[in-house]
Amino acid sequence: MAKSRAAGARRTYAGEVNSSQPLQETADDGATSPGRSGTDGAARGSRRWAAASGAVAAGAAVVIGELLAGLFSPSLSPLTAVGGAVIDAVPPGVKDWAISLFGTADKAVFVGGMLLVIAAVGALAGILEQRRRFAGGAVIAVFGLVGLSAVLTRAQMTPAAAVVALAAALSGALQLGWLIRRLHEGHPAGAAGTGAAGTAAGTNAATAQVPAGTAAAAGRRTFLQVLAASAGATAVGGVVAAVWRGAASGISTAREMLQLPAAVSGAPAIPAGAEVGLDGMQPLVTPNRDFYRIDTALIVPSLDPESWVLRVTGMVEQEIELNLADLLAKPLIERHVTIACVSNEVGGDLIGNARWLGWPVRELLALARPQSGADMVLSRSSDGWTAGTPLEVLTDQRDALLAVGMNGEPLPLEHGFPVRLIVPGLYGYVSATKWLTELRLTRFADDVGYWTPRGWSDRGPIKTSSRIDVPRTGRRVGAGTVMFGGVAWAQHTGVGKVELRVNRGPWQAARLAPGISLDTWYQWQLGIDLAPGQYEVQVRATDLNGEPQVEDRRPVAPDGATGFHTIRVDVNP
Ligand SMILES: Nc1nc2c(c(=O)[nH]1)N[C@H]1C(S)=C(S)[C@@H](COP(=O)(O)O)O[C@H]1N2
Ligand SMILES: [Mo]
Repeated sequence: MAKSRAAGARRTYAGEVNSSQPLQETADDGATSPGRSGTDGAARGSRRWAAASGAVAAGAAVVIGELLAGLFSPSLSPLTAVGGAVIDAVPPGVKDWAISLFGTADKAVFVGGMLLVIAAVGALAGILEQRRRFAGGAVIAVFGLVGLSAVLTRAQMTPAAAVVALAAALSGALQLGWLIRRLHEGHPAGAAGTGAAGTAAGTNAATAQVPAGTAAAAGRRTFLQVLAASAGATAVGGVVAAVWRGAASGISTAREMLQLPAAVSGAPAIPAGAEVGLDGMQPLVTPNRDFYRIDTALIVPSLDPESWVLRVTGMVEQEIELNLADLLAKPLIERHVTIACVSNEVGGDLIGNARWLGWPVRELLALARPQSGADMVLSRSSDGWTAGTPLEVLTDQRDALLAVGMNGEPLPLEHGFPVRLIVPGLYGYVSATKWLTELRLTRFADDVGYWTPRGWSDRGPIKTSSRIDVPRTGRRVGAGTVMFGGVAWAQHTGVGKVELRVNRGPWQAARLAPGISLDTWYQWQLGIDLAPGQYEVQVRATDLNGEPQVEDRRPVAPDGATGFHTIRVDVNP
């Protein structure tokens, strides 16, 4: 079959024919000029180059994925997603074995191994692409689909992550096809029987008599230059991606590797009927990927869990330093807590409910023994952001947590990995410090949190509020019984009742679903008979102390919006 390649050897390109080119090839890979007994050697040599092309194309695909992730968010990294899926799929025993074998280098070894596998698949794709056009591209596409499914099964993954994975795979397949076409031009001996022959044949029939070796040598130089340029660009891109994202991907891997201990006190079971299940309502427990994100961080801080320490400083009898291993060794508890942003407008969605795993802050503070006179804990994050929380709130019996887990997994990077504060009953800006590094005991008279000098109150208890989620405002509905549904919250006090009123008429009690705890939101629903027409519907909650939600409309600054969520409903005839 090697002999038949002579036909392929005659293919030339108008733009590449140059009589000043030497007739003999000068490459040193064992390939010789066509027509000699070295055809098999040439085939082998070109196969090596095909493999190299594949590895470069696969590497470029990874780099493009990482660069796109660097542009948007480290959690979009396909490499990290695939690695996480692999780690999840590996039995715990093997994971422990790998960690004990590689020690602290386990993450680097793991990522290095993944890159080797990707390069090997790329090489295989290169060889296949050389034999049959699109075959290698198909391999990369399949590999990309495997990566995509890994991406889609990761809890943190959004549609944007799928776009990144697809773009990476597509660019890899395209680059592979392009490199292999260049290879065929330089290695005509290797091109026989491939679809690529068709692309080249007849490009310029008039030059068909030019000695094959000349065109091949020129083509080969072009190929080598193109391959070297691609490899160089990939390497530069890889360095840029690595520098750009800093340690983020390593931290993502470290996060994936982190095994959270079980809680000594699990979250109370969600009562039957807590989720009313109306179409269009949000889930009672917010998935991590849908959880609102608010912070001042332009680039998500990436803290290495291995070197993370929390310092308890200031007005304490005993300063404390706690690393993550220390923290994970404490008796952790798990609780559902609904946190909210002070910037949440009435009816807004800057609120979410998650199951948090952590150690009660009061137990840490008890070890530090705050001095008398201290009335504030100024918590600080790695990027310098601060929140001032009343000391009493962190030492009473509520479940204020040094949280490490969110809905059964380590905190997502965007939500404060490795450790954040979660304090039931307070807006996030005075309590929910992410990427936590310091708790400083101080006094409200001496210190302020980040937002206080910027027009926000120094105290931020969450205001009792409620929201109508179904039907959406402005929605047309059929006449008859219209089902309304939504949420209400009065963190740490609990919701006592929820009522609706139509066109400012009398308040009607909604059916309040059982809450998970006083620290979470509650769902509610109510069917109201409505004749055709246009209506204004309002909701209000009353807490378990009998305090109704404030009716006065006030803006979010300085300490949280008030007023009733009000929607329009158009009832069709
Ligand atoms: N380090 C840091 N932590 C922070 C913030 C911030 O800007 N930086 N914002 C706070 C605010 S205003 C809110 S509402 C909550 C939001 O937490 P989430 O993004 O996990 O929903 O985080 C709090 N923790
Ligand atoms: Mo906030």
